[in-house]
This record gives sequence, C-alpha cells and structure tokens, in this order.
Amino acid sequence: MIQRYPAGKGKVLSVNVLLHLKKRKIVQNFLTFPLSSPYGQPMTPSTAVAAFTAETHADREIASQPEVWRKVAAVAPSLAGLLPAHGERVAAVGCGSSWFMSMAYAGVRESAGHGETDIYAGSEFNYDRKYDRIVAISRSGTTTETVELLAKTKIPSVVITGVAGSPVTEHATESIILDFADEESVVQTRWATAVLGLLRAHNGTDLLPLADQCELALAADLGELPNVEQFSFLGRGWTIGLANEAALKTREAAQFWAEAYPAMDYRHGPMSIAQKGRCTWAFGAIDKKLEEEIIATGALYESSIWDPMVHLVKAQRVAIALAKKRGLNPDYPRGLNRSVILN
Ligand code: F1P
Repeated sequence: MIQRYPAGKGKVLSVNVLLHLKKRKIVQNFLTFPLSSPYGQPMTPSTAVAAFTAETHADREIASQPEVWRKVAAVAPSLAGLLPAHGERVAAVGCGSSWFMSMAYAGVRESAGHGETDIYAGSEFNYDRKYDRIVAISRSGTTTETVELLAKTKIPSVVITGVAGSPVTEHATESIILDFADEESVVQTRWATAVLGLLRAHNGTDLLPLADQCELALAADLGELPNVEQFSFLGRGWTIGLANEAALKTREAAQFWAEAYPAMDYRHGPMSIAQKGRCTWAFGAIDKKLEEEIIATGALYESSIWDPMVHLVKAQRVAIALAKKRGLNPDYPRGLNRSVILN
C-alpha cells in the first residue's frame, strides 16, 4: 500500500462532494486544490476558493537558504572523512528531490575528476555492480526504497539525512545528520540545496560566495515567470539534476505543467512545445545556437550568470508563486506526504 495519500481521504472526490462544491460555486478549483491536507485534516471549501496569500513554511525555508548554506560551509570540513574519497567508485541514491540531488552530485564529482559516480532512484539500484561506497540522501530518513536499499546492500554506505535515529541511520555504515536543514514543508527546498551544497563543498566549491549570491536570487523580481503557461527546464552535466528538481518543484507545489531535459536533447522533439506564453529555462550555460532557436520560438527564455544552484532558488520561488496564484498551499502538495512509505 502506498501511504502517499492519507488513508481514505483526499484521494477520491465523490459525486456528492462535487455537487456540493458546484452549489457553492467553487467547482473551478476542485481539480487543483487538495481537499484534505496530507495529514488528513479536511480543508474547508472557503479555504479552497481563495487565492492563497499566507506566508508558508516553504517561503521561510526558501528564504533561509543563505544562512543554511553558510552553516553547511562551516560543518563541511569536519564531515569530509565520512564522504567518498578521491578515486572511489560511488553510487549516489535517493528518491524524488533526493534522487535529483544525487544526479547533480554525480555530475559535480565526476567533472571535478574525483571518480566514477553512478546514480540510482532508490527503487532501481543495481545490486550486481561493484561500488566502493554508496551515498544515500533522504531528508526524512524513512523513505521505503532508500531504507530497503541500505538494509539489503553490503557495500559501505553513508547516508545524509535530516533526522537523527531515523531508519536509514540504522542500516547505513555512516550517517551525516543535517538537522538544521530539515523542513516543515512537504516540498523540499533548502534540504535539497543544503545537501548538494555539502557535496559540492566536499568536491571543492566555496559555498560562502554562493550564499551571498543567493540573497540576490531571493530579492530578484520574478517578472512574467509566474504568468507563463508551461515550463521546460534544461541543464547540462550536473545541472540536469537541477532542471529535474525545478520541474518537480513546479509540478508538486503548483500542479503545473513542467518538463526537464538535457539541453541538447531538448532539440530532439521536446522543443516543439516551446511557444509564446511558455518558458524555457536553462540552468548554466547552454549552446548559443540552441539559445537562438529557443528565442526564435517566441517562448520566454530564462537564463542567468548566477551559479546554477542559486538559479534553482529562483525556480523554487516561481513554483511557490505559481502555487499561490492557483489557490494552492505549496506546503501540502496533492497526494504527497513528507515521506513516501510503502507497506
Ligand atoms: C523524498 C521525497 C521528496 C518529495 C517529498 C516527499 O524523500 O519523496 O522527493 O518531494 O518531500 O519526500 P526523502 O527520502 O528525501 O525524505
């Protein structure tokens, strides 16, 4: 059984409920608004009808990223001995956002010349392959696929988690607890960048200038971005993980159409989606010719000279802005809990 849904609540909207909503003239929102929070408290129709304006956990957690990255920079040297050494053959694993951060980490590590690094969604680990170390990422420490993988493998492992004593820590060889980066929102923002920040720091990136640059991303005008009707996020190398993470944020927080591709592969069909009123968003530098082709479609083209992880913060803000505009509380995505636990 999948516990993404609160038992018996929020999963199915009965005809009676629909009729009731129609009578109250709020049917416009029924497709996009979760009628129960992931914790099972029913949300009232009056909550459902209004555009969402309150400050959310996600707003605060996004805003805390410069401070959290500075903390990560401070603790990173003391954690270096727990993370893969130069030349080790590594598998990076996780689910959802934690999988996409594994993806980014693998690109960072390999391009820094620190050793081969494969990536797996927790459910897809190849137990026949030989690795020196597994790096597992799980904010909750309870995600079934990640817990089971660590329990099953005999490969030395290190887990990065937000919760001390969580099930992943019982099975991993070593645990790194980044509890100061844990979150209230179901949607991961600062957790994802804190973990990637730690792994980037371990591979030679100075996080402190990025924390300063992050202040700019937090203050930046979002312009027309929350008004477009679709996003395609692009990346190259390690930023492909960021593109996937930005698309996941947009989908889960705002129930909004978002896709992600390796930038050069975008030309192989998906670019047909680009048009006026939609946005193509590049993390990091992409091919100049491709940029011209995107602009020629009439799509809004978003790129930045900021560090791509800083640019992700802007994408997080856009996802939250979109959610609120659509009357959604981004802290509680439809059909998603803080942790996905399979029985
Ligand atoms: C990862 C995850 C997220 C998702 C939501 C629920 O869990 O599935 O990708 O956005 O936050 O959790 P974890 O293993 O990092 O706790």
